[in-house]
This record gives sequence, C-alpha cells and structure tokens, in this order.
Amino acid sequence: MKTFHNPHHAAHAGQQEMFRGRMVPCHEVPARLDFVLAELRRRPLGALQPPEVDDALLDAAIGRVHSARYLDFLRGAWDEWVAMDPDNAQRDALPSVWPLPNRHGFRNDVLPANFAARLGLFSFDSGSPLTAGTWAAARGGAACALAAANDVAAGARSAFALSRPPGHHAGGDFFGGYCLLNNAAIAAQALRDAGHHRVAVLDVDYHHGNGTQTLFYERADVLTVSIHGDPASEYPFFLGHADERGAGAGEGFNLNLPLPRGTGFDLWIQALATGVQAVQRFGATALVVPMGLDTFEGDPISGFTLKSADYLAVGRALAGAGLPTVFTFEGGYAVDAVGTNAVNLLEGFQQAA
Ligand code: OKP
Ligand code: ZN
Repeated sequence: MKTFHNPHHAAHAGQQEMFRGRMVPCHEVPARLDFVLAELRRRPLGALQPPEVDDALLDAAIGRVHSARYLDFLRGAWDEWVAMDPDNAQRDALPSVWPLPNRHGFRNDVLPANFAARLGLFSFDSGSPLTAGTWAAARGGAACALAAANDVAAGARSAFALSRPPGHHAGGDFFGGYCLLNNAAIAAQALRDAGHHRVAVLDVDYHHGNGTQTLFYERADVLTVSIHGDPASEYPFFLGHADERGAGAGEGFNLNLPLPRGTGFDLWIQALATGVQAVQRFGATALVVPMGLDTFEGDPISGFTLKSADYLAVGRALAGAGLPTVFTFEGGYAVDAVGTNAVNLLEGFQQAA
C-alpha cells in the first residue's frame, strides 16, 4: 500500500489545550506523525510520498464536505487573530464561548463580527488550538485523503493517508477534538464521486467519530460505524450512543458500538467483527478506516487496553471485509508507541489482504 504523507503537518503545532481545568501541553503533537513515518521507513509497506493533487480538485473535494463559510473562516483565522493584536502571533487562538446551536435560542445563522464569537460558532471544545500553520496543515491532510481515495478508486487494494491533525471529530462547519477538516469523510465522499455506489466508514479510534457520523447521518449511500469508549463517560460525550441509527433516508445506516472504559482486546475485537459484518451486509464497495491508535493500553487520554501485538490482528480483521480500503491517521497519543502500533495494523492488513 502507498502512503501519502502530509509535508505540511508540522506547521500545525499547538502550544496548549484546556484539559481538566488547566492549560496543558497539547497531546496532539507533530512527533506523532514522525514516529509513524520512521516506522514505515524501517518496515516499508509500499511507496511513501507526498500527495500530488490538483489545487482546484482539492478545493472541490474539501467543499463537498465542509461549508463555504466554515472554510472561509478557517483559511483566514490566523491572519485575523494576529491583526487584532500583534502579540497574538505568540499565542494560539482557542475558543472560549459557544452558541450551543439548537439550544437556548442562540442563533447560528448570523455570522458575528467578533473573532472570538466566530471561533466559538465554528467549534465545540477548548482543546483545539488554531496556529499559524493550521490551515496549511489541515489542507495538506485533505490532500492526503484525496490522493489515497484516488489511488484506491484507480484500483489499489489499499492506501494510507498519513496526516495530522486528525479529522473524525470535524463536521461540515465545525472543528473540535483536535480535528479541523474531516479527512475520512473527504476520502469517503471522493470514493462516492469516483463511482463507488456504497462506501462504508469503520472508525476504530478510541473516541466516537461524531463529525463523520453527523456528516452522513441522513444518507443511505455512506454507512458509518464507530467503535469507541462509551460517551456516557468518554469524549466527545454528546454523541456516540448505541441508539443513534441514522435519520430520514439514512435510517439504519449508522452503527455505534460503545464499549466501557477498561475494555480489552477480546471484547474489542468482537465489536470489530460486528462492525465488519455490518459493512458487508450493507454491500459496501469501498471502505474508509479512520485509524486511531489511542485504544492502546499506554494511551494517556484514553481507556482501552489493546497491546501493540494486537494491532496485527486488528489489521487482519479489517482485511477480512475484502474491500478496497483507505486508512486515515486519527488519534494515538502514546507517542513513542504510535508508529509501531500504526504499522502493525497496516502490516496485519496488508499480509491478510
Ligand atoms: C481526538 B481523537 C477538551 C480536551 C478533551 C479531546 C480528545 C480528542 C481526541 N478540552 N480531549 O479522537 O483521538
Ligand atoms: Zn481518539
């Protein structure tokens, strides 16, 4: 499998996130990707290359998933932030006020002039800083997702979009959970647009893929499945329950498999079998796997207990779906293990595929 890696990822380097009542160094750091890249060089799975996609086609692919007003905001956010106060160049922009859309009567249809207000309008948490290079990094990630989808649409068995920041918490017009652009959704939509009639997304990150779920919730052509820590106790808290099955035309086309904090490999891999079965029953012709490695026992912000060797079996089980597959890189914050775990999963997949 080819890996398309984002040469601009390190331009997004947040300083601090709000975490359990204080500011702490960001968990989502550039070194995460460097460890995966280093492991791929040690244990090659195929060509390792930056994405080559046409600028206009990339903007079109991003625009299939995200709203124009959100993209306009993200593209200009840093310049706006620094224009307010030159000292802001030393600080990240972090949201601190939210309109709680659909609740308490706050409106989200009028764009505020105030930057902090717009930052809140387009986000849902205080853990996702915007920095000088955020837009370049996020756009580079979307390019990786599009290149991987193009490769698979052209007949490759699998491809890996290796980028950060991650994407699965980002929705059509919001960021959060360290995610700006939803790379997995961009890949899924690109596969649809390339002629795959039924595309499945099977999210194996520790956290529920709320952005992806929301984007496809009312659609029957994209099945979304997510295995994750029970939102009753785990981030992102407000979505990811088992009774969310899709709506309208999309009814029956979303499957959440929440598991209790503390879940180990034996139970987790059973959930994966259930997810793979759902993908097959759906009749998917292509698969996108938002690949989080934060199910690892050593992850500092998560609560499952998978071991490094388990990821080989995870990859084999995913290969069992028998589908052309795009992987995107999502979570995994035990930085010195994330390369081993990611490449174990991909190697397990490739050996079984
Ligand atoms: C991203 B991905 C909020 C901090 C909460 C967010 C976790 C995001 C995980 N102030 N932490 O799914 O790995
Ligand atoms: Zn996660």
